[in-house]
Formats: sequence, structure tokens, C-alpha cells
Amino acid sequence: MYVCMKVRISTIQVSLMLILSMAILPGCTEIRFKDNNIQNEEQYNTTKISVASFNIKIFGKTKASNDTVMASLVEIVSKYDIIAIQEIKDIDQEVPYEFLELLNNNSSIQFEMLLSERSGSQEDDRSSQEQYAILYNPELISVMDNGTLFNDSVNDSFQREPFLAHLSVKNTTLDFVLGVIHTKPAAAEDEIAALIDVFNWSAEYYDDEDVMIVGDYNADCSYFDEEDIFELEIGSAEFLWAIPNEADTNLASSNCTYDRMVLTGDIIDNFNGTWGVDNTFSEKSISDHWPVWIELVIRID
Ligand SMILES: [Ca+2]
Ligand SMILES: [Ca+2]
Ligand SMILES: [Ca+2]
Ligand SMILES: [Ca+2]
Repeated sequence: MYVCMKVRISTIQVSLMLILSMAILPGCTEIRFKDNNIQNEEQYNTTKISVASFNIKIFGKTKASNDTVMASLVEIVSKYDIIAIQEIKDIDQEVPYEFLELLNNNSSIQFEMLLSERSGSQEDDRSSQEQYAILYNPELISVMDNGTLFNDSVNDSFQREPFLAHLSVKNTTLDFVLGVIHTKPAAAEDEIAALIDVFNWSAEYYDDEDVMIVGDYNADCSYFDEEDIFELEIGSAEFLWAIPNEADTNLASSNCTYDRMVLTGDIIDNFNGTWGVDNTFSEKSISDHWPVWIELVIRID
């Protein structure tokens, strides 16, 4: 008699381990998680949540008046338990509420929303202000803090200051800070480097080492050399870039990994190695980016 191999999922070696374990243990399809590498009988139930990031290009009144596009957006967004949205551009700040209503009228899940103020605090940022939204399934997710824009008044590190909220996964001990950023393409190198300040500030302010910052980093192609990630502080071993360099996140024929999800803290161990790019649509009227997503697996209390 054998038991399913217990695998602590935290590195990219996971896929190989999974393949090996399945080859060695035929018929063993259930993977359980444990706190350490000592094999024992203790097993427990887990819950799995999906977290996504989506730059919805120029999400404003024009897009909101297009029923076909809105229906597609509802279909895409409703797939995820948490989704962080960038590029909401409505000076009257009505579009995100209209979208939430449409989403909930067409989904079995009643999503809730955290909405930022219009980012872009300093005078030179004002020309491209956007709001961020975090939509989440309240059956699975609790909000510990409704969120705030990162205060970059000293260095003006960002054209659109990241939005940060504190969330927890219900019936588990996992709480974490979720940040969302849309970098200025021409300043992507500097803004990505400056995210270390946001990670550090978040961990301290929320007293939580588990921080994930997702969004349109513009972290590839002409804006950023992804081969240099390891030279960044957020490219060190304490951080996990869950969307790897080979991912193609833009609809254009170029292969660019603009959209990223970067984790630090013990939440890295909750990432089960499963990530994706939702490239199920090809209409640029929806966006020029595809959503990116990851799965987290969390022990139930
Ligand atoms: Ca700024
Ligand atoms: Ca935590
Ligand atoms: Ca790439
Ligand atoms: Ca592409």
C-alpha cells in the first residue's frame, strides 16, 4: 500500500516532481500539502482560489456603452475569485459601478469591489489618471482593509501609484496584501525597481509579510529587459515572479510578458505552480492585454 506523495509546492521544480510522483504512483491523483518535508500521516483539507490581473484597455464610457464588449468582459472577469483591474478611465468614476452591476446581474456569484481613487497624485501625473479595482467573491474572501493608493509624495516614483488592500481567505489563516500597478511604459524600468518600496511599506503598514503585487508592469519587450529581473531587489530569492518570462500576455503578435504577478512571504508556498494567460479572446475591442492568473492552495482551518 502506498500513500500519495506529499509535495511542498514552492518552486518551479514542482512540475517535474508531480510528473515523477504520478509516474511512480499510478492512480494517485490527489496531492496534499503539508508544512514540512517530513512524511507522516497528517493530511488536511485545502481550498483553492484563483487570483487574476487584467488591464482592460481604456475602460471608460465608450467601452461601457458597447454591449458586446461588456458581455465579454463579464464572462472573462467572472471566472476568477479575485481579479485586479487596471486602466479604468472614467473621469466621473461611474464605469466601475456600472460594470459591477452588470457582472452581478449575469453571474451566480455576487462580486464585491474595492475601488481606488484616481491614481496620479502629482501635477505631472495628472494627464493619465486611472482607477484600479479589485473584484472578489465575498463567499471566499474577506476584506481586512479597503485599500489605499501608495503615497509616493516624496519621490514621485509612479505615474499611477499602486493600490493596496488587505485581504484574507475565509476559513483559512491566510491573509495577504494585494497590490495592483499599471506602470508608465517609458518609465517601466524605474517603476518596477521602485516596487521594492511598495512591498516593504505594505508589509510594515499591514503588519503582514505576505504581499502580492500584480498588474501591467510593462515588464518586457521595448520597455524592460526581462533578463535583468534578477538584478532587481524584487528579483531576489525572496520574491517569486509567478508569471514567467515565456508568457505572452499581449494580443499583438509580439511575445511580451507585460503582465506580472510577484509574491513574497509565506504566501509563496500557497502558490501551487499553476498559472495561466487567458488568451481565449482575440478581439482587441475587449483589450490589448489578456488576463493573467495563478492558483493559491490554502489549508482549511
Ligand atoms: Ca506619482
Ligand atoms: Ca499573512
Ligand atoms: Ca517575455
Ligand atoms: Ca502577443
